[in-house]
Amino acid sequence: MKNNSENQISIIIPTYNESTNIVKILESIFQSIPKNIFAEAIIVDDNSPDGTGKIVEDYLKNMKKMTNYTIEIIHRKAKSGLASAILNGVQKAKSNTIIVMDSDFSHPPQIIPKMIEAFKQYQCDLVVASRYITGGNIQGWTTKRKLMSKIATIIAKKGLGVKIKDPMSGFFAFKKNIINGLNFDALGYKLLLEILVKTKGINVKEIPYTFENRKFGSSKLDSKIIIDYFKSVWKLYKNGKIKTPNEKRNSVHFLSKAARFFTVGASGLGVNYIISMLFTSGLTELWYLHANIFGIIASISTNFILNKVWTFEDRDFSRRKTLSQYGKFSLFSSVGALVQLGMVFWLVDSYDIAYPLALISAIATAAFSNFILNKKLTFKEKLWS
Ligand SMILES: Nc1nc2c(ncn2[C@@H]2O[C@H](COP(=O)(O)OP(=O)(O)O)[C@@H](O)[C@H]2O)c(=O)[nH]1
Ligand SMILES: [Mg+2]
Repeated sequence: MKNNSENQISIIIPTYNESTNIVKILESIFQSIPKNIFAEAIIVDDNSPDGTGKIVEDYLKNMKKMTNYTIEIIHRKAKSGLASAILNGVQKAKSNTIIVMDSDFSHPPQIIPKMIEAFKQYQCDLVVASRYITGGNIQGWTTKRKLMSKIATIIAKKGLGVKIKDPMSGFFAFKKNIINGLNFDALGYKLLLEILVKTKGINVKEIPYTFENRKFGSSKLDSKIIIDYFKSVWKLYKNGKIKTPNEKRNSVHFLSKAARFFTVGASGLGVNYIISMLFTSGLTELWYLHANIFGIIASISTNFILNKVWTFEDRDFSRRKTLSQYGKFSLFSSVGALVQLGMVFWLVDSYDIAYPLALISAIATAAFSNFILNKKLTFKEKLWS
């Protein structure tokens, strides 16, 4: 058989505790591969406690040699995530056409010939088996799981500007050369999303398929993977489609400064508490309201210094400038406190809103307006920077 690059594929199959599925899926894949195609299946197993790795080894020993189909297994020491397992498989792959699929029959092997066909027909670099285009579907998922997938998809599309309908698909195929030279974070599950964001000018084609929930074994999707998803979206957002590598988006600057400002604010509460307590107890035994005044002054001062140096990265400590900044900062803090008081009163008294909710809304409003005022007027920064 002619083994030119057109008719060679490498199928990457990550496994973790798939003892009930792995042999069946290998045989099903084998039956689905067109006879003119040479395929290598690469299983990437993370030392599955249920013995998936050993089952594959035994299967390989007894398997009769086939001319157009080989199987290999990579044993990794411990569970290290789906995306990184796929990348390990890709590193080992001998073909330029890579197909990535799960081992639990959620991704029907019958779609593989359609993927191979799509490469030829549409001259594309990436083929995504899609649940969310016409003809695609999901079977067997709970409403909650469907909703989670939809939300994750919307975040990817709106937040990262990804154009395709199913960027969260785990079933896809690509030409290996499109990821040459790219560095992957490979956090969690979603390698496809990272490929979509990090590659430039590639030709993508979606083809429909029906995702079927697994019949055997259990899903490895857990809260850590959901958190990893948010982390990876944030990383991709920060470093994704920007003009030069060192340039960050304004929104990233703005949000990270707001986060620092609020962190400093929270630390101020601690300072306020400690100083107020110190002055009423052992140290001076002041009247508690007087002690609280010291607490307030101390926390405004530490907040000011931390925000100047850390939040707004202003290292100019010339006396005039610092004093004038300190004056404005204290003024805004006091106004903020009044705004907060007024708002709590207004929400509780006029709208009958529960006190805790009113308090949280008032603190958030005061903190945010304080941030804006100080950014613009005290530290003289552009608002959106
Ligand atoms: N090697 C490896 N495979 C994994 C890991 N996590 C999940 N998988 C495999 O990735 C595929 C998808 O995982 P699954 O639990 O079915 O997730 P779900 O389909 O989103 O519920 C399955 O073939 C799993 O065995 C991992 O950490 N390492
Ligand atoms: Mg699954």
